Amino acid sequence: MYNKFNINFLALLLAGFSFFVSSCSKKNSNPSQLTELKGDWKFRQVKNNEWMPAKVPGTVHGDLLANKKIEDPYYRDNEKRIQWVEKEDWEYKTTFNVEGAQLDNENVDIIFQGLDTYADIYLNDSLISKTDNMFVTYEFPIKKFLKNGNNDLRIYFHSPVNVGMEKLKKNGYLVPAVNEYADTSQRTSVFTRKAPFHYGWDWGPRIVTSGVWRPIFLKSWNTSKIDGLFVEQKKVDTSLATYSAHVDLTATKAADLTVEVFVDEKPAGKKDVSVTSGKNKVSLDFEIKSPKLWWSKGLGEQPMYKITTRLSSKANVLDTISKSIGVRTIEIVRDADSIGKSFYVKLNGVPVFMKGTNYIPSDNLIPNITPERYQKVIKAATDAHMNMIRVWGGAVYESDYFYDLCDKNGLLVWQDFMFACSMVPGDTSHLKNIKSEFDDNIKRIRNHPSIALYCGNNENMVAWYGWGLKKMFKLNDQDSTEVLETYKKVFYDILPKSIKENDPHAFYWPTSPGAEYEFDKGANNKSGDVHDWSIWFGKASFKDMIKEPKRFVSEYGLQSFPSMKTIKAFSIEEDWNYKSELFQYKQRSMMPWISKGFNGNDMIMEYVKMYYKLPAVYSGQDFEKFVYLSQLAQGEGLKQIVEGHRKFMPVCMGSLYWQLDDCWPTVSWSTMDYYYRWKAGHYMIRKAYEEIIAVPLVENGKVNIYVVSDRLKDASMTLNYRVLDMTGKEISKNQLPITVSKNASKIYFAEQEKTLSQGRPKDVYVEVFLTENGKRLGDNILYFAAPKDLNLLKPTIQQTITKSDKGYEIELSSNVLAKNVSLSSEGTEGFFSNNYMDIIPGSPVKITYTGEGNLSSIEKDLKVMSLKDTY
Ligand code: BMA
Repeated sequence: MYNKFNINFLALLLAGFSFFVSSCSKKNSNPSQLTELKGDWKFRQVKNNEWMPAKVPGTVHGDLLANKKIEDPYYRDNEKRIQWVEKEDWEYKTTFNVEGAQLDNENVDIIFQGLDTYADIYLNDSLISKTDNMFVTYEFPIKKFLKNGNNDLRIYFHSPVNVGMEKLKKNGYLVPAVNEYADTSQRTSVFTRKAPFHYGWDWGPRIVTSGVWRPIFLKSWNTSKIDGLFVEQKKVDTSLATYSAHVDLTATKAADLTVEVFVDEKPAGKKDVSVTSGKNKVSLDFEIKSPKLWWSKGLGEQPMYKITTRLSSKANVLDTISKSIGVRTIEIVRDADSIGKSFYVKLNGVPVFMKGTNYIPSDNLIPNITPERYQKVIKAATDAHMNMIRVWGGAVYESDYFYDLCDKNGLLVWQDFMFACSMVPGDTSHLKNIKSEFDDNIKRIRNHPSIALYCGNNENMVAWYGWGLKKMFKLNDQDSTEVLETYKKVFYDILPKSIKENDPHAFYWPTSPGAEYEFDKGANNKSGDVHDWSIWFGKASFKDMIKEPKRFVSEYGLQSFPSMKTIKAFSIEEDWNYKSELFQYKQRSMMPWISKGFNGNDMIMEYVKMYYKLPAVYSGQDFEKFVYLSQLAQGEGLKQIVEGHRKFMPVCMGSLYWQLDDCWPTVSWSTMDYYYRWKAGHYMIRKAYEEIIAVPLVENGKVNIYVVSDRLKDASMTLNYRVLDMTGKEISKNQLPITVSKNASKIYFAEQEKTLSQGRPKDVYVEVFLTENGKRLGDNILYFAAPKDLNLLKPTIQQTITKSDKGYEIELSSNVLAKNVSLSSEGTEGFFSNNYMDIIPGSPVKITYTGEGNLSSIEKDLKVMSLKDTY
């Protein structure tokens, strides 16, 4: 059987041979070799003897789908029919070849980067180990189990739900898990260290899968190996950055060895050490002269330095490891002030407003997320000028590749640990298990410059104190005391200790939202971070959201429907009504406190009605109008809230909306759907996150024009505004030279509302923009009335399409104000550089289309509509 291990093994053999020729060394002198174990895999349902082809890394559900044993769980309500899978045991097997010389190595280890979850691992029918944590990398010595020739690897996955149920029974009381999609008495997710969202969430399906979800490697080594490297930054200034490289080693016997450190392949330090048999730690100092600083997106470059440590004996190189670092200082500043206590990021000494989002894995079946798909996620964030992404605690510690992309693109990471809206069982073995999960993951990600802070959990404390968990999960006083004690143990002892040991300078925040470090100090608007769900769950208006400043808003959001193209991919025409059986089924955000059965679809309708006129019909083909309005309501809301957060800087210093992406095609808070298609919200967020924005707001009878700048230098600009009517007639205009203050928000112009609105708030609007050296920026429009109340005229939109080097240029112009002009192409897949914008008469808009199709197909396929078309 073909196996990549063989090929690499040949290379290893040749390397060993040449070494033999040059230095006359004997066996056991080869440098360590790391090889991915790739090969042909088979899997079966344990109670059934049918072995079928499988993909590793992969999932049981992915393999069942590929073998046509289940239907696509994302299509219509197929999810219902695959629930049996979680209650079964599954087995995977492969055969790999090892040849004689390979066995001459003193040690061969097998490394599992991700096993999901309860796995018994057999090599040649001997049990090597059992695992119980999806998040941990497991490494086992296997030399004694290996034989010359074919070796059989078999992995038995126990049903996570059955094992979880046994643990629940043993625990004796329910441990709260708010979002798990199962009866409260059956919720087992908290007992298993596995992605919580696999068990269902308020935007995702329940697909409790199993499998080898990350790659497997074989490592052969002799005498000693490097287990890990921590590049500890000591001091940074413009002339020098000083570091200690902390190297973890394992040795099979006492030996005199040398550890060297290289910066971008150049020698930077060397140390002779005597290691003892077993685990060793070696530290050596090094420096980087005139370091180039790493900056978050928008503020500068992201230079990276490759730090390599090499371990050698007198005669041979034994092992090497490399990590890429960025030189930067980062703090989360918590200063007491007249309001409360700040919560902001200081990067390289500069306070930086965090513009970002909350991220979930962009596929429920995580191994399906290819590098290209990861790139799309990160690009969507950075194209929208974001500088922070929150790896939210209900999913997984992300892949190395994800953090590499964040490093390269200047995207700071708010890193949650994987606990969300739930509590933690307190038995010793569970706590031991999560301790090793903490150590393992912190070690894996700590060298990334993008990691800005660690956060213990998502909403566990607010759930405990605010959502009535004790009653919901029928806990008596004793049980609930135990639950709270366990919480304290995990988030105030085990986790902070692990961070201290493994990444001592990192900032730790026990829970989000939180006002203070202490567990019993609930979140508030004056200190720390908040999840501002007065929008959506609290039905607040966009204006209500920005009445008073908060310090750092790490969640808020609104749902919308994905585009028709996406809807068509998972439904049929009879489903196209917001109240259809399918959309009721797909919708997981339930709000029984509003009324019985009230859900997210109803809430979307509430927001649409708050701001827009309802189309006469919104089912079947007309459903498209409702979908469009749902996206406008979401996008307009997000834009206004972001502008509000930014205008409050420096009191407010962060805005992370919920949520960037989807894990299946659905109705949710995402601004980009499962197929990475941008909703209106993503375009509007991009506008609101621009480096410099002009924000015209009606406040206390006055129009205040704020300019918010993230630039680190003051800038001379002209502030322009024009008052226009629906036909585009200019009623008044003004130009003011201003100096836009660096890294600040200020009012640069104020005027009575009545004066600007001409007493005709439904007929006029104010166009605002800045000019800098002839370049236009910060475009915005102030309307004095909600879209539903505007006296919009029916526009005639002219379009011309021409081929350009980038794709196709589409120029749109309108005879009257055309509000929220949307472009879509049903038959071709492509991207419009701008969308859902307002077109003012006399100001044509140029859009680039990139994607499938040619001039004639695009001309035929392009659909342009505006708000006035919905009623
Ligand atoms: C937040 C998140 C998620 C949830 C989202 C929408 O609180 O932390 O748990 O999916 O709200 O309800």
